Amino acid sequence: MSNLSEAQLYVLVTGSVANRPALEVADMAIQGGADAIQLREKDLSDHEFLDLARQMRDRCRAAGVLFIVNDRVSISKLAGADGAHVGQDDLPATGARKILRAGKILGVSTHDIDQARQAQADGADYIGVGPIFPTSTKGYEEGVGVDFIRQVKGEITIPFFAIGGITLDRLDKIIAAGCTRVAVSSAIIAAEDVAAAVRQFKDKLTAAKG
Ligand code: TZP
Ligand code: MG
Repeated sequence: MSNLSEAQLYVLVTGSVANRPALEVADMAIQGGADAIQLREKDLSDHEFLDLARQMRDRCRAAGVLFIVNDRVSISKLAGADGAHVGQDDLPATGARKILRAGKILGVSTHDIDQARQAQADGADYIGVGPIFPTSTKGYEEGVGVDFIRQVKGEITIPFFAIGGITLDRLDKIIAAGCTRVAVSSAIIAAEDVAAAVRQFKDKLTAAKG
């Protein structure tokens, strides 16, 4: 059973990035050994999103994989997900926390050390740290660089996942900066063999953790 403190590979699932149905991608990511899956769909209606979230929750639950809903905190609750993830332009973390049931996981995206400090102070269970590298998945033409990881590692005590443009090749730079938890979308979900891509990331991360 995966839990947040042990999670190293967090896969963000978006059907349009994958060129496959989101549920199929989630199944493949689970098969490959993902520790956590986030449903990140920007263009679905709430109704469609809820329906998809429930199906993905069932698959993740059966496999012991954490299931987190991006942006839509109330849908996370309705779908019985393990938690929700909010960005800087979404509900504030303190508000999201009030909506979620006790014990659920709250994640917050952070782009600089002040945001990371604030998210921790607001009670986030984990933070996303990035975009470390440029990524078209979210339209970032520049990354903030691996020094952000070093800053966070130096003072933030909750788990953090490096995110943004992380590929298998770039993973070495993340690990060298002292981080063995990553959140990845395109490099995994757009791969021909999603499960194999997950395995390759997991192998590197588990070896680095020791
Ligand atoms: N937040 C910061 S970068 C990013 C998000 C959601 C996109 C991650 O996707 P990819 O394809 O791994 O760069
Ligand atoms: Mg968001």
